[in-house]
Amino acid sequence: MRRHQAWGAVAGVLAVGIGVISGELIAAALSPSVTPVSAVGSVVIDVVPPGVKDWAIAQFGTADKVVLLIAMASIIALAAAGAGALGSTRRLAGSSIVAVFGLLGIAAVASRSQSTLVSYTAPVLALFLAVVLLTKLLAALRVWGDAEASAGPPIGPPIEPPIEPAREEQPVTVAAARRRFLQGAGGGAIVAVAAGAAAVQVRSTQAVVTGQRAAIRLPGTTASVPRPAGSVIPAGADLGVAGIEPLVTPVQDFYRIDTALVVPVVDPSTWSLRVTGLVDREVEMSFDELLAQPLIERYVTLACVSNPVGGDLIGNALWLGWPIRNLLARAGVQPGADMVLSRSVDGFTAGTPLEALTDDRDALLVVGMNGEALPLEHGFPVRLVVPGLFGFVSATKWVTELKVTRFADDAAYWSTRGWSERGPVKTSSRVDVPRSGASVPAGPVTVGGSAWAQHRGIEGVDVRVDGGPWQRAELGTPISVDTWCQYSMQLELAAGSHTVQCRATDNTGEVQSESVLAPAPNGSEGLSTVTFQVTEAG
Ligand SMILES: Nc1nc2c(c(=O)[nH]1)N[C@H]1C(S)=C(S)[C@@H](COP(=O)(O)O)O[C@H]1N2
Ligand SMILES: [Mo]
Repeated sequence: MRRHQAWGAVAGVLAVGIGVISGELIAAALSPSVTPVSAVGSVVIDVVPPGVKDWAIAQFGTADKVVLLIAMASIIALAAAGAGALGSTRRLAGSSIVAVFGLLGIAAVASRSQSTLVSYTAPVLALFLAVVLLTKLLAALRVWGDAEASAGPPIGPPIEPPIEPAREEQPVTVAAARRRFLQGAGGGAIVAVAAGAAAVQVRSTQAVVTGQRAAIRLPGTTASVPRPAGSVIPAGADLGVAGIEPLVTPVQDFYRIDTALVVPVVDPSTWSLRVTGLVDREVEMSFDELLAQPLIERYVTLACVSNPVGGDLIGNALWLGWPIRNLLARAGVQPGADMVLSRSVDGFTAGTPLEALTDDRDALLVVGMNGEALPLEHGFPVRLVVPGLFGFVSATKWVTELKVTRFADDAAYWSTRGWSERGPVKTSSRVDVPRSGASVPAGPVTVGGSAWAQHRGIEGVDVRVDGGPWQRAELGTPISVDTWCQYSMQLELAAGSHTVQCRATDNTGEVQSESVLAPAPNGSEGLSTVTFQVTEAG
């Protein structure tokens, strides 16, 4: 029995170890800024009293983080061993203890401000894996124990065999049962060591780059005072409607779309951007050289071509960067070129019309987002942002090459996969409040949302109720033609079900299309429509 408890402890350590390691690997791929272990570590750092923190730093210096990780690993291993030992005799005890620890990990991830929904994938899968492995190993252990027990001398008189003996399963021999368990445990140990080595490798590279990112001091802009339009939020831009999407999207809420299964981790000290193709001279620029250029800041609303009508694959941020036209001018674009194929470290490419990068719009080589260095997920260290174009033809993250070329000669990633070659953003708008399916009390009802037509600008937004006439809404002061603006309207509505729709008009006079189109190949069309209930007061 004793021996089986010891093996149970081994099973616990293996199952939980593989779970934790897999969690780190999954998070490294999907959400490197918040991994379960880093989240738990951060929580510990946050809750430890300052006195203890000072003591730890005095004791261990810069190794304090390593000491913290070793301490965490020891506590987790002890708890896992305990869970396995208990589980070897009490069926649900082991999984329950593991589940409690798993839930603490999930809670730690939830407590981090950088967490997105994707960040939960790792702790949830880690918990699932640990519980499944532990259950399997303990089941094998139990079979071994039972085999040993029944192999002992038979007690009592031999039982008369029934007339027609039920086909009984051949009882496993002790040797076979032991082999089954030890094979499972041995296999687990090999997986744990291999995955652990991979996790340490991946996470330490990530930690280096995350550290480099944290150490970056973004240069200020060379902006004059007062700051130029497009880099400040004018009075009246924010209509203050409750429940409406904020005018500037916080970094952690900014949608993320890319083809990268694993978030690329790019070392800024070795990063460089090359300009190649139809140029007078190839140009190469390092990250430090880029930071030394006169940088500007601009609010630009970035939208994904896959955004459905009323969807949220759109966000507005303050981007810090250097105009791409300056870099292209250094290289000297040759006649005949009409496209720039930007390439990412992971092979993704976007084909941007040359003129969108050289005209007076501020297409940027971006290094900063809302005042911080680009997050890894949004293209650290450098990405492109081009006002007026969908992301798939312009917003290359982790960019390393700009090839000046022709649409006739080169095709970008999505253009060879059923999406169009060009991707101007379509004039569009969305109802944010009331929410679909909401119940609102009778009295004045506020309808509000956002409208966008990047680089053309929004002239006005109309709202209609229950298919009635279009009425002009109040429009927030636009930050610039490159950003969305807010709109709102007060309505008096009778009790019952109502439907509101909105429709944007851009500064060229183009009105948002009412006919319904799917996102492929060049962006969705149709009207954002919300149905809600007005309830009788009192
Ligand atoms: N390297 C790379 N850059 C990319 C993509 C990609 O798949 N890989 N997707 C593009 C698409 S389709 C969009 S909509 C934007 C999204 O940028 P975000 O994730 O920062 O919101 O990035 C663009 N840049
Ligand atoms: Mo996109």
